[in-house]
Amino acid sequence: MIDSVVTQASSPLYVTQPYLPALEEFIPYLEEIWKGKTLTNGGPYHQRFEQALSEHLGVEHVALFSNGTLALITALQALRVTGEVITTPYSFVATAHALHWHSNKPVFVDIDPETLNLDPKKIEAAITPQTTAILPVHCYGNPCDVQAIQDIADNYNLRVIYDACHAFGVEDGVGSILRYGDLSCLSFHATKVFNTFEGGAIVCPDAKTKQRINHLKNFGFVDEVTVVAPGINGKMSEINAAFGLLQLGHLQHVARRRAEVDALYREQLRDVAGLRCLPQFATGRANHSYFPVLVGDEFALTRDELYWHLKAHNVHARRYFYPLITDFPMYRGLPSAQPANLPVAKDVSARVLCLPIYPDLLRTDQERVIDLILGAGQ
Ligand code: T4K
Repeated sequence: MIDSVVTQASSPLYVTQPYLPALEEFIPYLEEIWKGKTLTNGGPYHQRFEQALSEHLGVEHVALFSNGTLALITALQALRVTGEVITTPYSFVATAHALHWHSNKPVFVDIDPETLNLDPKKIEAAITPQTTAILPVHCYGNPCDVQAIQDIADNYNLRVIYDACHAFGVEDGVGSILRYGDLSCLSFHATKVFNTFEGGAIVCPDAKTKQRINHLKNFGFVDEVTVVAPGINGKMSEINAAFGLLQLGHLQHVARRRAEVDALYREQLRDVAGLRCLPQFATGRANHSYFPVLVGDEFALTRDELYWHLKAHNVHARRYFYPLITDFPMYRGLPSAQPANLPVAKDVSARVLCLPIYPDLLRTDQERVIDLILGAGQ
């Protein structure tokens, strides 16, 4: 009864909310598109955004996509990945679905209890003669142990494709985290740190690979009469590219606000018994894309009780990533999907809760979330 009264009194807070610049700022971009009548297929905004994005990220080559999932599938196709691919069960389901759509068999390996990324110490035991690649995820934007993964890949002659859908703008001490591996895939979905409504990209190391990716995302066409590969339609439209170009100009504000929200949660939740915030692992720049907390046994509520408690007060935190990918019917029969193979991922998946974090989150609203947690923890 009390809960429903509170629900009516307070506006809903979601785990995220897309950042949108003022609408007036987008109008000139739309006018330009209306004038030129090029709506897609590598038009002027596509070219400008691609160039500006690679400069912003500090990488050589970027190929834009209509979403992160098609970027992942195309990356697998670009590198002609066959057979088994080692990956993490602790991710959004698109990571494994990309393998499924490319007819690769996912082989799930457990995660590291600190970073929640693929545990390099457990990869070698999962390699078979059919293994051709590793598909790790920089989960929540926290960098994987890229060096250890590359060493294993070099030893066993494996490709590495990073699912970097959470890792826009993340840097180590030297530069972009996206420069590691053979390819890295980004998502610019509405829920991401950087959004183009829907969108994605592949970061690639050389012009030749980018050209192959460009062919693949446009049905394999090289010219009007030549098709060199069984490509797909993965192109980003002009409207999304124009919006991306506009969004790039707002990133400083977005990054600052996210860092502030992150810092307030850390400060206020630091001493709550049974609640663990993940440390920040980016040695250069973090992107504060998510704010996961792990609910331990000492906390007064279980993770699910806390989730429902917040929901009853109109705070819609999310259990990213629960269930594990390996709990879904299309994967759970695989030998590598058995819970005994994935004890850390199982445990974390049962404890994690991602709290609201986004640039327009008002301090009073964030304090509401914090008060609810502090109240529940007593
Ligand atoms: N790899 C990884 C590691 C990923 O996390 C993802 C996507 C991918 C690959 C695939 O990339 P894409 O093909 O999507 O580019 C969301 C997103 O749909 C998904 O993109 C994202 N990961 C995943 C982690 O989260 P849902 O089902 O949780 O989204 P939804 O619709 O429940 O949105 C969450 C909250 O965000 C809503 O409660 C309200 C708010 N919201 C959402 C949308 C869509 C808005 O305020 N406005 C909006 O337009 O999957």
